[in-house]
Amino acid sequence: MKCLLLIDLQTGFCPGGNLAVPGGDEVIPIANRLMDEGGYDLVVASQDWHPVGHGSFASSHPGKQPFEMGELKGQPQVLWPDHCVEHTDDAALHPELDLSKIDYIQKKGMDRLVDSYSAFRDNDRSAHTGLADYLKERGVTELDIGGLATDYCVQASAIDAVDMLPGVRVRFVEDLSRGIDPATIAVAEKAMAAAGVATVRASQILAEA
Ligand code: VGL
Ligand code: ZN
Repeated sequence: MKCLLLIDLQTGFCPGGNLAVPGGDEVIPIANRLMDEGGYDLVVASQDWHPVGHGSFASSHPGKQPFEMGELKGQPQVLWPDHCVEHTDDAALHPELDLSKIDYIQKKGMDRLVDSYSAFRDNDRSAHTGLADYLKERGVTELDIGGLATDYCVQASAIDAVDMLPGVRVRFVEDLSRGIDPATIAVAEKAMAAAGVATVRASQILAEA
């Protein structure tokens, strides 16, 4: 049972969005191609979905600027520009993404007091989104993950997938992903490999399908 997990392919993370990832929009056609021809049985998309005044926003921390470090629940936290506020265009899945091929959408980041990079659980690992149970119930054995941003939500989701879905083969789809900063992208790629996440390219997936 093969599943494709598309991380945060939202307007807000593409050029013109509030937390634009360089080249973020370039992955949309790759996502559409993989949904169509990648041989998947199931496609899931995650959606960053924050309330106004979310604790990860620099604007919620007096005197702080976006991209500075701050604290949330006593833990170090990168403070972001306001982004992906629920029900706004910035939070919408990218308009060119073929929604008809998506079986399930997992929203995350709704708790004002904790951030949730991973599609599986909050950064403090307390609350689970339910996605791990959803994938287990459907008997997923192979999970390919890509999207935005490599160094934050893709990395966290891939590492949590290995941890929370024992026995499932987890792969990071390199060219389906873009990151915020080259330095943290390199660290993320090493951390995913160390956790047991394989790296694959879309062309290889299409050739296998
Ligand atoms: C993300 C920062 C803040 C992501 C979400 O999707 O990678 N990054 N919220
Ligand atoms: Zn966010």
